[in-house]
Amino acid sequence: MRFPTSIVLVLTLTGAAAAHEVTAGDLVIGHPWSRATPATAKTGVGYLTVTNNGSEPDRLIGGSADVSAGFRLHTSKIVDGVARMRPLEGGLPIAPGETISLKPGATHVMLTGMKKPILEAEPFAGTLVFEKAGSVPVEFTVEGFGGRPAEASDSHLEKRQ
Ligand SMILES: [Cu+2]
Repeated sequence: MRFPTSIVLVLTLTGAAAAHEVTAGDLVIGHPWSRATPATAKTGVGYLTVTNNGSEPDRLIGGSADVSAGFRLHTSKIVDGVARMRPLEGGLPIAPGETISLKPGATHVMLTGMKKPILEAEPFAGTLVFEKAGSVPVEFTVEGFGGRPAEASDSHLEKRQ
C-alpha cells in the first residue's frame, strides 16, 4: 500500500506546482488557476492559457468545475475607465500556432452558482470543452487574494462594489 500512496502524493504535488500543464491532442493547456473566494462569494474565476500546436483551428466553447454549477466565458474591457464584463459569444477561437490567455482583466472563466468556497491551496477539478479536442479534464490550482498583486483588481471585484 505504501508505494502506490507515495506515487499519488507526488502527482498531486506536481499538479499544484506553478507550471502545470495538460496536453490534449494538439492543444497544450497551461496552468489553470483560480483565486480563493470568501464563503459568501457568488462567483469565482478561472484563468489559463491554451496553445494550439496543430494545423487546424480549434475553439474553447465551455467547461465545468467541481466547485460551481455554472462555467461561463467572459470578456472584460475598460469602458470609460471602468472594467466591464460580458458573456463571450461563440467561444474563444485558437488559431494554429496561437496561444490564448485567459487572465485577470481580460477574457476569463467565470464560475457561477458556487457549491462551496474556493480555498487557497485546495486545487479543484474541472473540464474544458473544445469544439474539436472535446472535453479535457484539468485541475485548477488556487492562489490567495494577493497571489498576483499587479493584477489583483479584476472586473469581478469591481463589479461587486
Ligand atoms: Cu466574468
